[in-house]
Amino acid sequence: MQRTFPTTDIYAITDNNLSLGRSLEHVVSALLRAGVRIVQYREKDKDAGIMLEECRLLRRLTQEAGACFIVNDHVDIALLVDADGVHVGQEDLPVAAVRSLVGAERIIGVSTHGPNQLAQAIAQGANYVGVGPVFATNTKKNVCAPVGLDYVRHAAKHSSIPFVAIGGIKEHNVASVVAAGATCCCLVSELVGADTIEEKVAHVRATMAQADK
Ligand code: 3NM
Repeated sequence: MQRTFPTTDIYAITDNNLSLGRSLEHVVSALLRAGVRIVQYREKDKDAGIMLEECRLLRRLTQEAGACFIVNDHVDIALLVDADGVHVGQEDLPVAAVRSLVGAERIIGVSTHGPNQLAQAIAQGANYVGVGPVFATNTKKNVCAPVGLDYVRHAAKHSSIPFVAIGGIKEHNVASVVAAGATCCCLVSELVGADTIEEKVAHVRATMAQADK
């Protein structure tokens, strides 16, 4: 079955450390209830067995909601739980190698931090790219300095595949990211760390819809 990257405005990523002590099930259920259509599992400091169980849970929740489910880094876990795709960074396996493992029908996303990496990801057959970090972020360790809205503008003009703007995006600055040409934005700490996740998603979505395009 061919999996497709959904046409949607908000891309959510999990982060247990920023979730105010709430369970993964609580956070992801709230995101899905709020209408988020793509969820990535990204937990850096957990045992593989725990990650597998958590991904099984998220696969079930996303399937019930009709949402797309992506696993960060771990191709093996993505396959074991029948995720829709996998997301890799610049230091992970190259896209061609990931493709040979996951097959033609699954989604591969790649983090990119500049125009050269964008062109390379597209040439290698990525299905979507992350574009960032747009603003400063503490959520991803060892990420490069912010690339700013210029790189978002570049991606909006030149990317032949869907792109997701990411990094330091909040309700208060998301309009500028949309104005730079992003149609899909990823907010990590802003969503999983919100007091009321559903309300935060609704506010971000409304802000994006009203932004100058
Ligand atoms: N990837 P927040 S920035 C997971 O630039 C991730 O590739 C990035 O978290 C990239 O919304 C990032 O809390 C973290 O700033 C974004």
